[in-house]
Amino acid sequence: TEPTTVTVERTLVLVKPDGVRRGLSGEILRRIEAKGYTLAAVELQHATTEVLAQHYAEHEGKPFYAPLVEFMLSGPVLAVVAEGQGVIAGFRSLAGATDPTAAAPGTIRGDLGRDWGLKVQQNLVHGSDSTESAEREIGLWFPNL
Ligand code: RTP
Ligand code: MG
Repeated sequence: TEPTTVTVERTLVLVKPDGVRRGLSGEILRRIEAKGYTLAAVELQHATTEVLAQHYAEHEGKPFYAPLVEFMLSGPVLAVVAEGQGVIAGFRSLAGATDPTAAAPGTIRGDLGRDWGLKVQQNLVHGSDSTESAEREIGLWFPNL
């Protein structure tokens, strides 16, 4: 048999405060598992301004930055490390477009999200967008992993 090299890819998923508040954590974890990915870590956390400043460093200075941080501090988030080949792009695909109004049906944001007329898009989930972001974000939310 051929030797197989398995590089297990990991991504950071956050169920944002709107998702936790609406009781959608289980549904979102269910979709990740139903797709065939593995849950490597799951922890309910209260974000801090320090972690969020690093997590959202790329958005500092944008008009939605302050409301975004305020929203992310408005309640607990479910921090998740999911793993499997292609999971970074795969979870972004499960999540759907950033704007839940535009997100396709079949996606987390398309099926479960909507515009609530608030200052910042409350779109239920975050998913790392590259291998570099995934490593950085997993280290930030799970320093002991
Ligand atoms: P995420 O990082 O949360 O997975 O989402 P994303 O890549 O699809 O979106 P990104 O551009 O990274 O923006 C981060 C989060 O900021 C909020 N946002 N609001 N114009 C707005 O009101 C606006 N733009 C972005 C969303 O919560 C978005 O997920
Ligand atoms: Mg992003």
